[in-house]
Amino acid sequence: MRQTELCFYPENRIIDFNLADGVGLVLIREFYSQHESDPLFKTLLSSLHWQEEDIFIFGKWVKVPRLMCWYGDTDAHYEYSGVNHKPLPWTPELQSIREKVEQQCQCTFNSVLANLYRDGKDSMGCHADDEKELGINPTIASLSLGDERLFRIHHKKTKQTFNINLQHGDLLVMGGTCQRHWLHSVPKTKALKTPRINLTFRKILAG
Ligand SMILES: O=C(O)CCC(=O)C(=O)O
Ligand SMILES: [Mn+2]
Repeated sequence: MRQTELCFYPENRIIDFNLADGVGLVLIREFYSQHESDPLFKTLLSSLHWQEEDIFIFGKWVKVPRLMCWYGDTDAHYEYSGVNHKPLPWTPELQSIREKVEQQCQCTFNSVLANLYRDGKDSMGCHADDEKELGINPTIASLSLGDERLFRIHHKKTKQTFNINLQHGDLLVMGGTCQRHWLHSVPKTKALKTPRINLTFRKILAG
């Protein structure tokens, strides 16, 4: 039976979801304060090299419903939308966010996938970040800036579902066996939405 729960813990800044099999899903509300998030959002929106990607599915090319770009150390190549992407060099803002995120997570990241959801029609389909270049049990740190969006995770076997409301400045850290047992998505919404940027910091292992 499908079970949906809405996670809403307004009084806690750091929320450890203690999920079945998915040890290590932690949300840090206001990892960046609103005061810090506003200029960061503006700068990233105007300075990152946002690209529209095409993906071949069910026998035809379709547009990925969001803009994307990939930054990182020179050897951190990553395949998404069926294409091998060479990283763009770190910008000063991405480098500074990376350092703060690394300090929080107590691990290192060599790359970041940036997603821009232009409005409620932009979305991210259900997936796990379980590519072999991320290794076993990767830690992925995901920073949200801009309009809030619903982030849904569901267990691959039990189908248990959680909806997490990701807000301006929040950091969601997916670690442990999260990618092995849980899928996640950012569904489309009919609600009026302004742009949202999401940065997912990753460590690509040498291939
Ligand atoms: O936008 C988000 O919050 C999720 C992004 C994501 O899952 C990804 O880039 O793999
Ligand atoms: Mn993902």
